[in-house]
Amino acid sequence: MQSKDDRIEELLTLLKKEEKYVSGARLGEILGISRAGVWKWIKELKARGYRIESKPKKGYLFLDFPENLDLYGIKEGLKTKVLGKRLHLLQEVDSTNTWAIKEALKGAEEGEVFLAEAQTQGKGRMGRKWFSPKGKNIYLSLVLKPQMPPQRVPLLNLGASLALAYVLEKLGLEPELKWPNDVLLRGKKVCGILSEAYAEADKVNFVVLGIGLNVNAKKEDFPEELRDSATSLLIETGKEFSRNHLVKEILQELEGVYFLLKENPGEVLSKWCSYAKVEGKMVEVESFGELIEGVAEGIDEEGALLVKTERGIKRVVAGDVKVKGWKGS
Ligand code: BT5
Repeated sequence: MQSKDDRIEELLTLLKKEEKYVSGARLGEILGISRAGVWKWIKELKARGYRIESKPKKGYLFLDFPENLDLYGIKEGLKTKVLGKRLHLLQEVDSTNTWAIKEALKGAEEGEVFLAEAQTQGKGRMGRKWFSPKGKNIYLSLVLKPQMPPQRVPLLNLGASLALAYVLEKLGLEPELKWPNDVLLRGKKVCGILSEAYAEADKVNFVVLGIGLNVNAKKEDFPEELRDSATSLLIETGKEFSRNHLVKEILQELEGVYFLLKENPGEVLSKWCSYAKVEGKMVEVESFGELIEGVAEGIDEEGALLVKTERGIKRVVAGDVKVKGWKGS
C-alpha cells in the first residue's frame, strides 16, 4: 500500500507535468480522492514552500519548488535505480556523515541518502572542519555497499568528484578537480568530499560518502579565513540555484559514475584526469607528516597519486597537494 507521502508526491508529479491549470475534480479523479482531499494535500505542499497557484473554476497551477530542501522535490522525477530510493532530511545535525554511519551500522541500505539544512560539526578530512551554514548549501551523505577491496575505496572519492564536475558543467561552469577530493571553480573550492569506510581486511562493509557543495552562500557568509580559498555557485554566477534540483542531478550523475566504476574503473580514472590537469605539474604533497616534492605523474588504478621525486616514484594514498597557481587548500 502506498503511504500518504507517496500519494502527495504523485499529486505533485501530476501537477508539474501538466504545466497548466488542472481542476481539483480532475486531480481527485486520477488520484481516487475527493476534491476536498486534493485541497488538503495542496495546502500541505504550500506549507512546505511549494509555489502553487489556486484559482476558482480553473484549479491549480505548479509554479516552483520550495527554496528549502524538500524530499518530494528531490524524489519527483528522480531517475536513479539505487541512489536516493530512500531519503532522510533534518533541519540540523552534527554531521550528515556521522548520522549516515550510525544508520548504516543499524542496517541502512545501499543508496540511502542523509541530508541536512545545517551541520553543527561538519567534518573535513583529518579532523578538519567543514563550514556548514543553514539553508544555503548542500550537505549530503550516502550509504554505499560496493563490492570492492578496501584499498580501492579511494576510487569512490575520485568518482564522486567526477560526478560533481559533470553537474557543474551542465550549469555552464568549468570545474577543475584536485586530488584527492576537491572540486574547484576558478581555483577556489566549491565542493569537498569525505568518504569514510567500514571495512575488514578484504571486504568493505559500507562506505559513507559525504558531499558538501556551496550553493547559495554569499562571499560575506563565509568566515574571513575562507573568503579567498572558497567559493559558491552564487558567487560564481550571480544566480541562486534550486538545491532540490541540484541534489537530484548529483544523485543521477553519481549513480552513472558508480555503475561505471564497477564495470570500467579505468574509464572513470581517465575521465577524472581530464578534469584534473595535474599531470606534469610540480607539486608539493603533505602526507602523514612527510613533505613530498616532485612532478605529478598521474593516478594509479587504486586512486593513489604518483609523484616523481628525486628518489624515484612515490605513491601517495592520502594527503594535501599544493600545485603552483592553485589557491585551494
Ligand atoms: C573536505 O575536507 O573537503 C571534505 C568536506 C566534506 C564535507 C561534507 S558535507 C556533508 C558530509 N558531512 C560531513 O560532516 N562532511 C561531509 P578537506 O579536504 O579536509 O577540506 C577541509 C578544508 O576546506 C578546511 O580546513 C577549510 O580550509 C576548507 N573549508 C571548510 N569549509 C569549507 C567550505 N564550506 N567551502 C570551501 N572550503 C571549506
